Amino acid sequence: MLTREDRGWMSSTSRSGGQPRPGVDKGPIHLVEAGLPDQLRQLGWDVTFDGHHQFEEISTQDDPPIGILKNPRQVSKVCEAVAQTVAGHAKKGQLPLTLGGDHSLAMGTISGTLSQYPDACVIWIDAHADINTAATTDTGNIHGMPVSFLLGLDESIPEFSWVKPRLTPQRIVYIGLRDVDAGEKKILRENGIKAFSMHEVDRYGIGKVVEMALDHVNPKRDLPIHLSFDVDALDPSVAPSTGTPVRGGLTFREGHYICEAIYETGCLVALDLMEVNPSLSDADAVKQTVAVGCSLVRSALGETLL
Ligand code: 4U7
Ligand code: MN
Ligand code: MN
Ligand code: MN
Repeated sequence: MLTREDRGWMSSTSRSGGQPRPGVDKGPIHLVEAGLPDQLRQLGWDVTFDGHHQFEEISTQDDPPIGILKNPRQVSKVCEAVAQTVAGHAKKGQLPLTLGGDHSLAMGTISGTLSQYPDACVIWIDAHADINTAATTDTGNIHGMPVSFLLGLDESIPEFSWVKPRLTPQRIVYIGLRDVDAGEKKILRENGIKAFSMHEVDRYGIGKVVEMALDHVNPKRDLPIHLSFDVDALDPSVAPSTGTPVRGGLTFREGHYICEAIYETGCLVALDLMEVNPSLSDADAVKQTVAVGCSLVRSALGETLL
């Protein structure tokens, strides 16, 4: 097992092309300015912050929709660069933390993780399943599609052919779902993908749900884990500043419990915190959401209550 000291790394990626609302690219700046790098250093991590990645904008004129998919070339290009960066850090034994930005970025982060840890499993915390294909998406927003690309369910778009289908349906599990499109439900069913919706969280409690989720993707607790956390998994009363809020979400403690329990496995190799959008609400709501984002990351990286 690697020690803490040689595993710290942090990348923050600003991009918003995977969804229509401006401002989600400013999420990382707020999280960093709130002091997240130093908070992680205090937990014993050697944090190298490699700055806010900025990407050359492809003008909308040069990036017309493919079908109804919006900004496809821009999203693809950014994710490909993120995949390489994450892979490079993982290769050095560092734990890449990627702050988003919209959740289409997970196409990049998880591709990067799987290139170095082919047997890694993915724990996806979200109100949404993000598993639409070009054929099923109603919105054309690519942040609702990354999982289908990672699984190789949609090979119809040449722009995304760099995404190797390295993820298998048994190696991903969801927690927190409550807004899943009809086409996505069909995909989940047909591929036998395990998901714990808010219904299961209510029924079993979060402790049992996390245990069942880990039993499914990581029964012996010996596989590397990539945790991809969309803040909209939390209830909007807890994390209001996000682009696609859905009521009835995880409480503050349920969100943190997930992070703590995954840290306790000792298997975490990569972490995403996505969809913080500081421009969608008043200053207090932004402050609250950013503070929650920072504390979720600290929990996933070893902060304990006692
Ligand atoms: B997020 C949606 F239609 N399913 O595809 C879609 F409801 O990364 C939402 O989880 C996607 O925030 C939400 O656009 C993507 C919609
Ligand atoms: Mn998401
Ligand atoms: Mn979501
Ligand atoms: Mn969202």
